[in-house]
Amino acid sequence: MLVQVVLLSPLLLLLHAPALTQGQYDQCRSLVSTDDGAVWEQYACQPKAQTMKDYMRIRVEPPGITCGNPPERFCTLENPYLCSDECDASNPDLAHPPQLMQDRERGGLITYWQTVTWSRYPEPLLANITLSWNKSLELTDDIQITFEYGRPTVMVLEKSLNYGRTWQPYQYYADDCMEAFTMPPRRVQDLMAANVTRVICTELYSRWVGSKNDKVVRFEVRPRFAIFAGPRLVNMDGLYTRMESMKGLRDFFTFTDLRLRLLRPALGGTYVQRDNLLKYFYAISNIEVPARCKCNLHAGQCVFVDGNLQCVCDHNTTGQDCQRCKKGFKAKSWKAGSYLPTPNGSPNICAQAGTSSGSNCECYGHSNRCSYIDYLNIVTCVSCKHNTRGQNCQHCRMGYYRNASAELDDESVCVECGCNQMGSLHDRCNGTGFCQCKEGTTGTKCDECLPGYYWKQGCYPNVCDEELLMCQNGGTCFQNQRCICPPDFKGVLCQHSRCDGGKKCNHSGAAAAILSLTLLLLSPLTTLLQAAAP
Ligand SMILES: *[C@@H]1O[C@H](CO)[C@@H](O)[C@H](O)[C@H]1NC(C)=O
Ligand SMILES: *[C@@H]1O[C@H](CO)[C@@H](O)[C@H](O)[C@H]1NC(C)=O
Ligand SMILES: *[C@@H]1O[C@H](CO)[C@@H](O)[C@H](O)[C@H]1NC(C)=O
Ligand SMILES: *[C@@H]1O[C@H](CO)[C@@H](O)[C@H](O)[C@H]1NC(C)=O
Ligand SMILES: *[C@@H]1O[C@H](CO)[C@@H](O)[C@H](O)[C@H]1NC(C)=O
Ligand SMILES: *[C@@H]1O[C@H](CO)[C@@H](O)[C@H](O)[C@H]1NC(C)=O
Ligand SMILES: *[C@@H]1O[C@H](CO)[C@@H](O)[C@H](O)[C@H]1NC(C)=O
Ligand SMILES: [Ca+2]
Repeated sequence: MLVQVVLLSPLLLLLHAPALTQGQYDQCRSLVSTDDGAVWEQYACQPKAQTMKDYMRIRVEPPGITCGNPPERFCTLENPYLCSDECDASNPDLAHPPQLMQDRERGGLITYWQTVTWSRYPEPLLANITLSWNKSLELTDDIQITFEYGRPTVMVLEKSLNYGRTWQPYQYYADDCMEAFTMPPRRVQDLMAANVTRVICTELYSRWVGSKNDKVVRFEVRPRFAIFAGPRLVNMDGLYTRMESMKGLRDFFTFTDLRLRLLRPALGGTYVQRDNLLKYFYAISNIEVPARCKCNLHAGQCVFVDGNLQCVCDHNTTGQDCQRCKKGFKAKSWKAGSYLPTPNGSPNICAQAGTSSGSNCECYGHSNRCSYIDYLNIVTCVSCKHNTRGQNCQHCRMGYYRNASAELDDESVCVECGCNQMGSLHDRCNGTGFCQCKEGTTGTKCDECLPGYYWKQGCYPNVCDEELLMCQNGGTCFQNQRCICPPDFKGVLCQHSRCDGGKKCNHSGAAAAILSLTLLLLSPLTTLLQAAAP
């Protein structure tokens, strides 16, 4: 098909503008005219970078860490003996609640969250700030945290990729990395392509520099990008190419939550002055998180709906991160869009079921490949995933059964039978998940026994029980498996007397059995009774 690019050309000009916040990959498709008329041409696309502080939910810990309840006086490191400032949660002018870390300051008035002072020294002054978005985001520029009244001497930035279920360190900050974390101090400038995703400890933002100037603590994204895109980020293609090829690079800049663990406040000197603890506390006026929604290169926009960020998915994808194909578009399994080949990338769109590559081979999203089998003259799906099999991946593999309430293109449409190895004839099950059981065995997975059977690595018929197979002559039934006979009797049900066959017998009859049990219990009497026996 000959494509005559009409609307594309101005777009291409745009794409070459070196900008972090917009430009490349900002459009999912455009109408181009061809010999067959206007058609949509699809491209890999991603939303613009935004200042994500507007959408973050902030939680501070422990409870009571925010100052002002009860009201408290504090001083500053610059004016340590003028402790006239006050924090009072009940007075809006003197309160310092967490939302002042994300507000838009107006008229030059700096607003900040502030903690209680370190009056409980030497107990450490610890605070956690958790920032959550309920959305996967990708950093596009440096995270900047602005501390009023001095930057902490020790802190850790952590991130979560799974909505706060698990956390990992992102960067360590200390005035002495070796002492605080037994890590050698590093600078991002020392990182190279091979170790760009290394978690480092930096001393750059924790030293007291004596004044109000250096207030900002950074998590450096730009210098890391610059390793691939050049110092002024002119060669973003270089970065995007690496994002595709270098394992873990994209994930390194991806997160759903961030956490600041503040471990020791600014000291304004080498030592903590015990006689003036009111000058030690944390105060943060702003947290800047420049990022874009992660939409797997399937959305050009990300919108804030019902309190949550949401990709506006294109390419027939859906989900919060466009991480699935839409219903009816699962002819191939889902794939993220790709930055390559630059500048437009590959959209990897989800294809309508039944129309993929003209061969009419539906694989219900369980396979990406079809193959023509010459001697059968059929097209068949290759390497069906998700425990499926068949020409269209429409059946379940041996040992799995079809979940009737799931769609055929559901990833978990095939459920494992889980037949008990001891109790079942084989590991296959029928359409509702019932395994085929050996004699005496029952249950969906053949892991229970029918009445009259006992379980011992499979079901076996009872040897004895309380109704039909009773142990005789005073024998007792042990777990349906055997009779425990009194000394004078033997046999499966203790039905045979040991006196048979000419041996001399100590006792006889049923009474003897009871007697012999008694004898066992009353051993001192044994000799006496034996003497009395005929
Ligand atoms: C901060 O979070 C960490 C887990 O990341 C936890 O172990 C610690 O107890 C928390 N600290 C406070 C003060 O809540
Ligand atoms: C998180 O986002 C998902 C998808 O948008 C939504 O269903 C869920 O309710 C959100 N959770 C919260 C706590 O807002
Ligand atoms: C990264 O690699 C470079 C070159 O191999 C090395 O000089 C530097 O120390 C490494 N940085 C870290 C933090 O390991
Ligand atoms: C879905 O894909 C079809 C082609 O497979 C395309 O014509 C249609 O515009 C797509 N829809 C969306 C919403 O992207
Ligand atoms: C079958 O699929 C339905 C719908 O997806 C799901 O709710 C149910 O848990 C599945 N059953 C099994 C046994 O996996
Ligand atoms: C599977 O076996 C169970 C138990 O024998 C039976 O009740 C059920 O109807 C069978 N299901 C199918 C689809 O054959
Ligand atoms: C008779 O009793 C004696 C002593 O208790 C024992 O050693 C012997 O085995 C018993 N004989 C039989 C046949 O049970
Ligand atoms: Ca503020």
